[in-house]
Amino acid sequence: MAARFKGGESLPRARQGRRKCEGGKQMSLRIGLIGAGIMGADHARVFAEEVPGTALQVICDADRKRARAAADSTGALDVTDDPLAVVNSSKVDAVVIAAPDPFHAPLALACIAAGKPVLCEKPLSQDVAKCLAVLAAEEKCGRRLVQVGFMRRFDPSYMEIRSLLVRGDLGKALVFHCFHRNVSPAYDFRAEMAICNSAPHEFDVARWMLDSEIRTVSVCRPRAGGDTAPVLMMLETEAGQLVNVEVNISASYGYDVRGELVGEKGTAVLRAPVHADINLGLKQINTYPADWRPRFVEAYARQNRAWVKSVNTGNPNHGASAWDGYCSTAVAAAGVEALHSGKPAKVELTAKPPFYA
Ligand code: ISE
Repeated sequence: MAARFKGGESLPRARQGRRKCEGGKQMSLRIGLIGAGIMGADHARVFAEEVPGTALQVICDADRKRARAAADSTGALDVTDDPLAVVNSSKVDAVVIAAPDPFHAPLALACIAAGKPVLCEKPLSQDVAKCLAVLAAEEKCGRRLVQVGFMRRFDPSYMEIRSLLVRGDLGKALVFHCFHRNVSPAYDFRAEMAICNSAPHEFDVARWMLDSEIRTVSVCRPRAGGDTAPVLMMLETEAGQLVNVEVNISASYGYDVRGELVGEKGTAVLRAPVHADINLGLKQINTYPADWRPRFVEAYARQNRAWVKSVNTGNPNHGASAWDGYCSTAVAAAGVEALHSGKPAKVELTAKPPFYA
């Protein structure tokens, strides 16, 4: 059982900075993965294929058959249907949470209580109060243990555009156009889910790209579209920039995420990782993926490698903290308010604790 920290006390050597070595060689980081659905199974694949220096110690899912299938295809050592057994296992050094959204915050709290670094799939929670509870627990523990899986920060194209901004090549950022299109709803997706589950990617990547908090959200939808009609949002940042976001969960033609950053001196357009143009039957063809995993395959690999490196060294990467997870959920809450009121909603944020400076 990992030591329990009352906050503030120093963590045992093994939990601070560089992890223990054996005979001068860094020991593999033993990963406990919770959730073997679409994202969990893909994280298992990413760790098995793309992240050296890690061992999939155990895969957990309420459906043991699903956990076993993911373990068999990735060489994970064990399976269970008990998430807390994963968190508290002495054979698990770090945890990946890829369970359904409502379990993200409770399991992140359990990881903090166990002193275990955790990569938590987005959103941290769809509930602002539950995000604040994670912030309070992490601050009390005295160590930044939580990274939230906003992997677009590690996508080469988003990174390229942000470096253009940081270098000043585009001048001041003015507008960020974002389009986020899924082929069809994964499950009971309504407008609220598009805002609280899908759009947090745009909320987070816009905050990161523009280096400014989001101050207000306006929402509208085409009356022609019915229940799964696209959700259009206009975000205004504290720095006075505008971010327009289209989230369309029933685009039908393909999984398609687009973006264009408009600066004073020029623009930069997001490019999907297309590796070949197909010429066939008097046509040139580009294909769209069926979902986000192929589109962000490089982003997930880079994110997970960066997370493992941070766990091993104690040095943070540019991934999203629990504070970032809270901020994107606060924006989503304002988005749902604006959806229902038909008026712009202000994003209410608590003061940023120095712990997250
Ligand atoms: C899903 O949870 C993701 O994170 C995908 O990146 C996003 O495109 C999809 O809409 C979400 O449901």
